[in-house]
Amino acid sequence: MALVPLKRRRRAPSPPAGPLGAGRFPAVVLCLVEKRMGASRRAFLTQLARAKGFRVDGAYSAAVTHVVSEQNSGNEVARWLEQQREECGSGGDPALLDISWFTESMGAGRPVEIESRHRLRVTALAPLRQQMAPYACQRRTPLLHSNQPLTEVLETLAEEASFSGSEGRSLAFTRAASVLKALPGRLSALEELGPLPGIGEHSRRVIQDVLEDGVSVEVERVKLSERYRTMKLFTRIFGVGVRTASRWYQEGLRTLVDLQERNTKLTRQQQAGLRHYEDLNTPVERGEAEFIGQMVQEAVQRFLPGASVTLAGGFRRGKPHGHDIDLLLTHPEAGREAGLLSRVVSWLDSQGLILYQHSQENSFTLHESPEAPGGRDLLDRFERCFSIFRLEVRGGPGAARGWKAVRVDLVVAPVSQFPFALLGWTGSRHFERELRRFAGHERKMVLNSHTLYDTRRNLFLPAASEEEIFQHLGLEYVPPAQRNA
Ligand code: 8DG
Ligand code: CA
Ligand code: CA
Repeated sequence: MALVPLKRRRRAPSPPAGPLGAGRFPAVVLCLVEKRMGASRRAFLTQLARAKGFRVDGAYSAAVTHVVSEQNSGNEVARWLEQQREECGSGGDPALLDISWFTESMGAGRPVEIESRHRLRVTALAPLRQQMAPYACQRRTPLLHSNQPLTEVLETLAEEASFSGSEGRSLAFTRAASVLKALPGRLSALEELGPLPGIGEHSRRVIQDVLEDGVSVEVERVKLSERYRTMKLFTRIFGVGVRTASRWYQEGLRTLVDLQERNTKLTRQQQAGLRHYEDLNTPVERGEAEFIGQMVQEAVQRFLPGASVTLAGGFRRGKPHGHDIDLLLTHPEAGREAGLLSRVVSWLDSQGLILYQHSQENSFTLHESPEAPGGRDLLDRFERCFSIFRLEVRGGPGAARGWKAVRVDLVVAPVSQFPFALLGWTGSRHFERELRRFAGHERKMVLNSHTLYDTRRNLFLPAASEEEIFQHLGLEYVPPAQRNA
């Protein structure tokens, strides 16, 4: 049976509340849950019980001692109870009972003693909901979690939606996946989720399919579709985004060979991406990232002693491998970092270590008003270099030729902006998006990889560490390993 969230169900009129205080058994006040029982059966059972001298209330209140339901799980009734308590603004701690208790009591003509077989089993829901704050930046999201099969299907749908240009839909699936990543344990039934934030109707349907059947037919269909497969193939080329991939698809291109044979016009970046397609789609190992970090560090020391190189991105969050290496450069004295990147890159290039690079100058000025968060809010304006390194390897892919192509992002941040750059470049992308959304909606602040700006007080909030940025935002500090949202 399809599960419809409680609040969307039309409420049937409640049976009239019985006269308060009435009943032969003053210690017992019943309330019957309508869900699955249905309005007419509920009215019938209410009448029956009242005829036998029971007090049955039509609506929940703190006076209710026995909640009776039929064919609902303990967690569903616990959720119902929570909602009732919110609606009537009062507590109460009634027993949650199966219909068997009611039937036996009617048979006996008095409330029978509650045995454990009458009680509905409720698994720990409250802690789960308490931990599930609405923004991903308020939660702790470890790298390894218990709901991988579910997050995988949701992320496939998120990807598919972004391939179709539906950013809103994509975000909805990403949000749902992110909530599941933060759950303390494996989800075994949809109702355990209750009204958790960020999980929409469509995501729930897909989750239920996977929980019940092990697969989602919808997702399997997406994965087999020609469009999805082609979009995936093309967007994996360095320098190819959804728009370009989509245009090529519409032009009838389907394979990498098609791109070559039809002389498709490619940018220099895309040509490099295509040339090194296989290598760049082979995961970069942590050891390789650390080795390249060391290499860059040595080059940096040649030109600016005292400058530092920090490994950011997924590796800083504890990922064992990644699609590229994100390195942040800075120097403790403001201004000394200017001009560093071009010298470092030229030197690495002269050593035959660079297969491709394109650099961008710093275009950030502190005095302009910060941009409100928008679709492109993850992009920043640091001096940077998008590159492909030539990494010597002995084993693994590329072993035969002795080297492997690896994508490296080099970013230079002035020391005053370094904590913001580090926070921005550590990710995950969803964590960053949520951090910026939280800053804007909840604090009226604008956060980016350069600064934090308080629009109420019209001032920039400086920070010497990531911890201070969280403090300014009134957020509990989330260490990098817990930012895998
Ligand atoms: P992976 O490489 O392991 O697959 O994952 P990742 O390390 O989490 O992803 P990434 O695509 O390398 O991005 C790392 C972070 O860098 C991500 O949170 C977004 C952030 N970032 C900025 N500014 C910019 C920018 O201008 N361009 C890009 N591509 N990423 C940016 O803060
Ligand atoms: Ca990365
Ligand atoms: Ca990157």
